[in-house]
Amino acid sequence: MRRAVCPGSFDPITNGHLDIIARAAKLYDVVHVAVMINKSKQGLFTVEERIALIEAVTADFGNVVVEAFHGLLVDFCKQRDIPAIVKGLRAVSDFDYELQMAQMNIGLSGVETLFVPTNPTYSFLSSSLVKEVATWGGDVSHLVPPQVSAALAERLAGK
Ligand code: COD
Repeated sequence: MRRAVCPGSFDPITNGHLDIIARAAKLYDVVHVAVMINKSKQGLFTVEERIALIEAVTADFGNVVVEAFHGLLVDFCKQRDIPAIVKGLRAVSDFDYELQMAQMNIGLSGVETLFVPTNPTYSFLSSSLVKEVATWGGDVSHLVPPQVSAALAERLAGK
């Protein structure tokens, strides 16, 4: 069974994340989507809400498992026998930090990181930008799946 992990905060999942997960799901038998629990940072959505949204938008793939994690990503990988981390690269600005993490992770545990170039349609896209635009009433329906668009509208109503 070939396994990979797509890690992130996913607060909330965007079409950019979904594109990377969909492409990983074509290459691997099972893709684990690992949602980081960050106790020091309050998200717009709880980890449980993020997981429910990711499960809803990846249900059709048939080989995606969504889980929360805290601590080191390489420990998550070791516990599940996952040899590869799949990450999307948006721009040169992503590269420096991603390279550091990839080198640290392989040094810690031998887990490889594979970079997938972002779909150019989504190269500017991040959860933070989506939240900012949605907070001020901008249309994000082309940037996130419909379930996420609805959840954003509900969460931000009256704010
Ligand atoms: N196009 C393509 N890919 C995208 C896009 C886009 N538009 N947007 C996001 N992505 C991909 C990127 O690969 C990104 O890394 C990933 O999705 C997740 O993005 P976010 O913003 O949801 O999540 P981050 O950046 O907050 O997540 C950081 C991690 C949780 C992956 C990282 O902090 C981590 O691995 N933490 C665990 C602790 C650990 O092991 N630390 C040591 C690391 S050496």
